[in-house]
Amino acid sequence: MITVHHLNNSRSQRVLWLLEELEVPYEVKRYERDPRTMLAPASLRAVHPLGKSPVITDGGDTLAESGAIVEYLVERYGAGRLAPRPGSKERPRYIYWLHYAEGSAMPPLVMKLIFSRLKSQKMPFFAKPIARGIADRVLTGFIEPQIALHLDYMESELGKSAWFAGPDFSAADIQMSFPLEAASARGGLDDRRPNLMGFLGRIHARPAYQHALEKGGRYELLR
Ligand SMILES: N[C@@H](CCC(=O)N[C@@H](CS)C(=O)NCC(=O)O)C(=O)O
Repeated sequence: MITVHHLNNSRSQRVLWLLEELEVPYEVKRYERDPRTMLAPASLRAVHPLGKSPVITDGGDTLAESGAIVEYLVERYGAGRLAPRPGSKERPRYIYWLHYAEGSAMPPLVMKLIFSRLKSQKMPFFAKPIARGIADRVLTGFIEPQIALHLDYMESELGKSAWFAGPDFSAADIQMSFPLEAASARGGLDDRRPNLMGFLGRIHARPAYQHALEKGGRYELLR
């Protein structure tokens, strides 16, 4: 039996969704973020040394890193579903988006979260304007333009085909859902980018997505 070690409001929601799409039985072990630090509880380190989510266990094996988990589950349980055939025209795009999600799209979104939070951190009163000034400069000078660059790129790519890897929905779309949901929560993604908003609307309407929400509990991405 597969166990998904699931942290609330996190990337592991995608793993639940993938398993629902594949109709593979699994159990969910839930972990709650510390409300102040937003970090995962120490108990997750007993499953994997980094203590990050998602992590799955399957039989005797433990696997972390969402892209690796998605690839593993599709290969082991997909039976040809949710991935273009190896050697097909769509396959390189599938692999690209599977890796792009965490490798390129997420870093500026994570940086935005960190620098925005820095502004409201407790610190000596004299340090506050300095910290705010630095955070604002990094946000407006680097992070926000980087997010916009990526959003424009994804918007134009989704103008070429209905889904990221081509005409068919694939696990790459599941992996790409998190950066786009994070961008809609805190990265300025809105109706000015209709292809991306349309993508979010279509994935949210999928029954498997809805079932995964019921399994995972509260899912409200950090702002
Ligand atoms: N690139 C990793 C990132 C894992 C990650 O940072 N997970 C976050 C949840 S979205 C986490 O566990 N945060 C809590 C913590 O760092 O303690 C993946 O895709 O699995």
